[in-house]
Amino acid sequence: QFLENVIGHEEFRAGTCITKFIDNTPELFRFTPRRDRATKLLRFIGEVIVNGNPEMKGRKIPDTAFVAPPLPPISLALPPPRGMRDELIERGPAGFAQWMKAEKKVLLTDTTMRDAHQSLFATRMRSADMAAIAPYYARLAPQLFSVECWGGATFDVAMRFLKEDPWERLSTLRAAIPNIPFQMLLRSANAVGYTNYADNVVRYFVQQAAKNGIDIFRVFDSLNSVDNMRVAMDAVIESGAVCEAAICYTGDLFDGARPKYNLQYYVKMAKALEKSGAHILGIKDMAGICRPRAARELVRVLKEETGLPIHFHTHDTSGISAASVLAAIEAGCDAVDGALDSMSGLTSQPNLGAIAASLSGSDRDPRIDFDALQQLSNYWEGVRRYYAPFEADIRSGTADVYRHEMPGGQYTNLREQARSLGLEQRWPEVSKAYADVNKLFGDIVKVTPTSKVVGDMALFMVGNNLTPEQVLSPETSVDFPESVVSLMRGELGFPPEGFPAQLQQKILKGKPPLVGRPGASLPPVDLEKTRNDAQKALGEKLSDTDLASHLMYPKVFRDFVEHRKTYGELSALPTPAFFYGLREREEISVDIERGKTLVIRLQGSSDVEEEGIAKLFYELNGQPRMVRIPLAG
Ligand code: 3PY
Ligand code: ZN
Repeated sequence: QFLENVIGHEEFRAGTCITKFIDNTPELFRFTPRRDRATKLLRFIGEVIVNGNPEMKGRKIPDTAFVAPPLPPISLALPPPRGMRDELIERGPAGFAQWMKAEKKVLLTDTTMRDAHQSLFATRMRSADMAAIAPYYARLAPQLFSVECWGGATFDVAMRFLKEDPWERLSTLRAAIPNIPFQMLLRSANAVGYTNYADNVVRYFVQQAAKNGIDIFRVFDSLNSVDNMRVAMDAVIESGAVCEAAICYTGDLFDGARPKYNLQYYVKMAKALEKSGAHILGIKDMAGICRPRAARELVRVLKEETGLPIHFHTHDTSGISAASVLAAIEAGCDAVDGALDSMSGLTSQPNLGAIAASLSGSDRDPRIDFDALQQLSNYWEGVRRYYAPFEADIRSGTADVYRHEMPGGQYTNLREQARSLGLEQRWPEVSKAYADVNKLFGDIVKVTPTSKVVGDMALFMVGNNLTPEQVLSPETSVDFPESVVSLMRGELGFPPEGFPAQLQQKILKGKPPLVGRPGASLPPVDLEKTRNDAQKALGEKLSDTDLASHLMYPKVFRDFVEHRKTYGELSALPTPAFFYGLREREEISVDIERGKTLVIRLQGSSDVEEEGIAKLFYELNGQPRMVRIPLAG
């Protein structure tokens, strides 16, 4: 197989074979049993055809064939031009932040590969769809401030539902886009999970993410606790990456009846973040409730009160968030987030192309290639069709968001959870209960993971027909969800003024809450012992990034590894085949590794045999192959 690998290698075939060839191409020594990989893949596709992808359970499978999304009509022959990442590498994080402030044009982040699909179709976008467009980003949009492509819920969902390694995604994208900074969302002490991790685990995770290609970390805390952000921020700074420390925007700056989240609140937090070493100040309007007037005032004052450049992030759930973005820009905001046109709007970010176009010719003109953005958007438009079954059934913006304040990334997920509990028809009650729970909890910041707890409680109340009065009353016994007990115990930290004492006591049933920052009382994890134990349990070697995955989600990681043992690496499989299988006579090609492509064609299937086995007839690279798939019980 070595010889086969060499002869098949594109560098060898291109005749650029030089003495370093062997040293530079360690993959030649990977003697993967190819037939085995192909068989695993055929089995996976067969399972999907016969029994369905478990992910599709209860969802409507699209009944039309898909057309391949259009790739931009440009050549990839030349290397990518100089881009924003070169600027960052040359200046270093602090110099880059200074440069941002001095720059007149507004800088743009494209969130399509992270927040947009997290918010529009439950984070289901697969790596294959990102990898195909990635080299075009490098050539068409090098002026982007950053591409947000990692972190938040994507880490968990990649392994749990898409059966992909999130680190592979990162390295594939990094290799294809060397010239645009990569940005990730980091939930401070919760890293990319839903619970506080030991400090050394947070540090380890950040180191791995930085080492594997993240340039800018947007760090936030789900209760806006700066104390809880420090470990992650320090780790980012030590790793040499850019630390964008974000304030989560909540409430209404100008609502005198709800003065908790007023200007002083934000200024105080911003100053604390600046003191803690932030390079950039993020305003994270995760629900999309920062009204234009508030955005303008917030940016103006925070720019005055701190020396930091500001990056504004919002969601379009209301339908008018672009007005807030433009107001922030008018007030001097240095960078803003948007999603490419076809992936924008509703619970996603506002439209990046439209923002860019509307500023064209102004003194904040982002000077970005408008046609290029359009071409990228055309591709995403096609990709988005693949994921139709995961889209929430919403057609318009809704002012209701100002009442419930649900983060855009949560909205579709919570609707989905409500659906799975049979509460879909009672969605207006769920959204009202969400607002009620927020009041019961003392008007808190709601963003992952606190938003998940509020959502759990809202579903619990609707499902059990509980009123806020009953929840509070000592007379009504309530079996609170585990996540609510953990929140009240302080496992995610505490809001500055604590939780309402009466409810907290009822929930904790007299047990005392934790004291101080949760990370301070979590013992450090012995990383090498953890690695060894996991290796034994999984029967596989764990790389550094595997270890990071295991530390975040031990069970999800184990299930993912088991799945990979059975079905192999699936990230290169085209999305329609992954979710919906193949139709008769449909043909796909899958690049299983550099220079190795499997051409798979489904010829037909037999009727189910007596023992409940279906037979599928494929052609694999022109050779007939038959696979037997047992029918799921
Ligand atoms: C996440 O934490 O995943 C978010 O997107 C929060 O807004
Ligand atoms: Zn967001």
